[in-house]
Amino acid sequence: MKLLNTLTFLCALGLSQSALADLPMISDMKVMAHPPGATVTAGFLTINNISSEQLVVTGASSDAVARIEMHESVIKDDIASMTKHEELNIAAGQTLRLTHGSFHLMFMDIVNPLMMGSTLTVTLHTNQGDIELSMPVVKPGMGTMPNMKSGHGEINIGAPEPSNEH
Ligand SMILES: [Cu+2]
Repeated sequence: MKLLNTLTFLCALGLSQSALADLPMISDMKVMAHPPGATVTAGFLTINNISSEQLVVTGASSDAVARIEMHESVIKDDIASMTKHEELNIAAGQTLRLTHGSFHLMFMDIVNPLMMGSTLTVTLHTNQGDIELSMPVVKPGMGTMPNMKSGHGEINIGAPEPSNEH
């Protein structure tokens, strides 16, 4: 009987909490410091959907960066490229790791350099509400961005070559 009471209690608790929507737990946040002159860099974090409902991350924004996209690094036929996602879906109770060589936030059109050791305030937009993040800007470690040259280069993202054709 005691177990049953406990279960009943937990169920009741679960029901009452669903109205408040448990915001996802965010950890392992970091933004890669970028070389001088570069206007793009990547950011990583782990999103744990502790709610009982599907979490949909619909984007991110920051006052310090013109544009933040959600990318996924993919390697097909030995060629690294990035796919842009409009949404990241995380099932109830699941965790999505945004990490090197996989999903990441792409900070684009950086106006003021993101200084190593500083903190970038980013707002993560989700179907469960906005989440304010304080992401530390860190030095990219050796070999931590294997796809940087081919996947994150400005070649893909920067302005196209000047052309006379219109
Ligand atoms: Cu990217």
